[in-house]
Amino acid sequence: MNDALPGQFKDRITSLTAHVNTRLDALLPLASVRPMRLHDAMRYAVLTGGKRVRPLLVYATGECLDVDTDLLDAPAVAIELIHAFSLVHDDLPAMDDDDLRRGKPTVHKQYDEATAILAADALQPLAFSVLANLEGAPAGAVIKLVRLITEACGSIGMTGGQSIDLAAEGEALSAEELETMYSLKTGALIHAAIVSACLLRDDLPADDAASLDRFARDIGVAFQIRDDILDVEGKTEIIGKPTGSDESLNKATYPAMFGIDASRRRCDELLNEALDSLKHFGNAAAPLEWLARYIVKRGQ
Ligand code: GRG
Repeated sequence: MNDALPGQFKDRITSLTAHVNTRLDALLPLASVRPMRLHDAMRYAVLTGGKRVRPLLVYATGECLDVDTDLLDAPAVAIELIHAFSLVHDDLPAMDDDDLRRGKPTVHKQYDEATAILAADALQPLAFSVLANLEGAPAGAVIKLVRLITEACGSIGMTGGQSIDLAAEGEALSAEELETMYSLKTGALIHAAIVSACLLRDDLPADDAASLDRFARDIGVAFQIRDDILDVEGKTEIIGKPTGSDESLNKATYPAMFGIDASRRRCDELLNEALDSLKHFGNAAAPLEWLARYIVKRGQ
C-alpha cells in the first residue's frame, strides 16, 4: 500500500519515473534479439527521454484512491507504450513530418520510415499484452482496462482526434470544435491514465469516479493548449522539438485561433475547474493537484 504522504509526491517523481523506466526497459525486447533493428527502434522510441506524465497520473490517482501500487504498473506502462507509439506516427512525413523529438532525431530519421512504422505497430500490441498479463486485479478489471484503453486510442479517441487535426489544417475552428479535437487527440489517453486507476478499485463510490472523470477531461484539454503555447513560445532545448511547427503546418491551434493570452486564460480556467473536482478528496489528491499545476505551467 501507499505509505508515503501525498504531499511528498513531487519529491518522489524521480523515483517513480525511474521505476516506470525500469519496467519499460524490462518489457521491451532486447536490441540483441532478432529482428534487431526493429527492437532497437522500439527501445529508442520508448526509452529516449519523455516526461512520463501519463504513468505519473496513473500513480497519483492510485495514491488518491489508495490502490495497491503493484496493480498500477500495468496501466502505467501500457499507456506510456501507446503514447510512445502515437508520437512515432505523429512525427512521420505523412503526419507532422518532424525531425526532432525529445531533443533527439525522430525514429524515422534515426532509422528509416518503414522501421518507424513497424516499431510503432509493435508497441501497440505490447501494451495490450501487459494489460492481459495483469494479475491480482479486482474481478473484471482487466477487461474494463482493455475497453477503456482501446476506446481511448481508437477512432473515437486519439486516432480520431489526429484525423480531425490533420483535416483542420488551414481551417478556422471554433473554441468548442478545437476543444473537442483536443479532448480526443491528447485528452483521451490522459483521461484513460486517470480512469485506469479508478477501475482498479471495485468499490469506488460513483461520485468519486465522476469527480476524477471531470478532472481528467479538463486536464487533458489543458495539456494540449499548454503544448500549443510551448510550440509558439517555448525553447527547443527545453521542449526537445523545434518551435513554430504548428504555424508552419498551418495547424488549427488555440493560440492560432484566439491568441496566446486567451490560451493562457483558458488553461487557467481548466486548471481551476480540474482542481475544484479534486476538492472532496482532501489531502489525498495532493499528488494529482501537483501534476495538474505542472501540466498547465510546464516549460515556463
Ligand atoms: C493509431 C493510437 C494511434 C495513433 C495514431 C498519430 C496519432 C494517431 C495520434 C497522435 C496524437 C498525438 C501525438 C497527440 C499529441 C499529444 C502530445 C501533446 C504529446 C506530447 O506529450 P508529452 O509532452 O511528451 O507528454 P513526452 O515526450 O514528455 O512523452
